[in-house]
Amino acid sequence: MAYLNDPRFGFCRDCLATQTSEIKRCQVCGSPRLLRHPELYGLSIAHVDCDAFYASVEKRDNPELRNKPVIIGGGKRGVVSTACYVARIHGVKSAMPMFKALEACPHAVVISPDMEKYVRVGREIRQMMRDLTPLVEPLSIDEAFLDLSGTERLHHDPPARVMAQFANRVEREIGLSVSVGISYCKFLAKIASDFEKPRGFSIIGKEEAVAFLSDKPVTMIWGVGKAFNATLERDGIRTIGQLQTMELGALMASYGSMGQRLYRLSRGLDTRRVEPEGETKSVSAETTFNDDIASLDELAPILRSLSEKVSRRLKAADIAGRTIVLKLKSRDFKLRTRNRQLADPTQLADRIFRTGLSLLEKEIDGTRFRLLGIGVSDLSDDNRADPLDLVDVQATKRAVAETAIDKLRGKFGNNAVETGYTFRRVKPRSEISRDDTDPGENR
Ligand code: DCP
Ligand code: MG
Repeated sequence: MAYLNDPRFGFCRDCLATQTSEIKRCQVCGSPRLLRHPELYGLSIAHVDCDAFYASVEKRDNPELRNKPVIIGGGKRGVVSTACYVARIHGVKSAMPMFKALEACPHAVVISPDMEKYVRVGREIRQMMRDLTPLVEPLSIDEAFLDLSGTERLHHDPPARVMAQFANRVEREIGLSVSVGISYCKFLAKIASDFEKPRGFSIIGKEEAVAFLSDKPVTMIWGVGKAFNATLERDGIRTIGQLQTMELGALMASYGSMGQRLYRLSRGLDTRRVEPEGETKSVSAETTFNDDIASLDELAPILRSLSEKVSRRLKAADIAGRTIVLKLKSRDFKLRTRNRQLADPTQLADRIFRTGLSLLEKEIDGTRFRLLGIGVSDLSDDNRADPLDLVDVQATKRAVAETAIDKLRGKFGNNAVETGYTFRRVKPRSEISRDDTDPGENR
């Protein structure tokens, strides 16, 4: 049947039926959500972004909220994390102070965020993406790029149809709606997913890219934030179309490497690849204090418990690291990081702690710190880790002791054995803790 892959006719996003003519509603199910585009079957980079993510999860879990304006936020920051589309009609936006949001929409239901739940749902959706292609690059909790090139043989369907089915599956199985953008590059796929929100599905082809971009504001270009936009505005540049008329040399002379990006992206030239989630590059733990701390006596026990946390996670993942990284943030938010490379990779809390402590000692100069962190990078699998130290007999003894402690903790829980250092930590402060498994530099 010749019309099957004829992009003029397209298909229905609801029942996937191929259309045989250019009518407005699906010939099979009557849905108006038809997709047509001259390049419909030739584009394979997709960007997916969930609609009003946190708010939609809460509405899903409490149907009474369905038609009510819902705002997620509050807590210490006192700002809106997100608002559902009903609340947005009243002018509520992300990052708005909560009191302003409630002025705009006094009847809104305010819910404080349940991050654990959102992370869980985000992972479920990501897993569904990985069912389609291994080339999934998450950008945040609710959005990711997918590269579906070459998957047509596997799915027996071109990427646009695969993505329409994906959006339907997320609605059916997770109970949330997403918006999808499809193009030939990341830059335009991301713009497309934002185009028709919520429940959107937009396509930007190669042929139309330059014309499509020409009347758009420069802030649509990845990397043009508030400050850079002000610079461009000062130079009289507001639209991407203006950049399209400028030479590469002139843009680079004015804006350095950013000039090259402006030149390329304004013309729809973007060869960045979809990079699947990288291997873990480091494992770390850090904590922010309520009251700043200057003394080693107070910092050391905290460092010890952070080291134990990192060590537990390394052991659980069967990995070890060779570089120990200490992180400190002073009262005035100045960041200090200090590294030391070990002779062999380690996963032992004792080695991480002692190395961190020797780095920390050098930083004690009266400065009051608001944050302390310790991490391990340069990771490898654990079979080369922590060889017995023939020179330092004490280190070997401590390693053997730590293995024994691990066994006890495995049996009786993490608090079964206190080391001298954690034991000394008499007055637990109220702290904000953060664990990081850094997926690499690209994110
Ligand atoms: N988020 C936040 N603070 C912000 C922006 C976002 O806490 N300033 C959180 C809440 C959002 C989630 O991240 O639900 C995803 O961010 P998005 O920018 O994708 O916003 P939404 O998914 O909420 O809405 P949209 O439909 O516009 O994508
Ligand atoms: Mg979103």
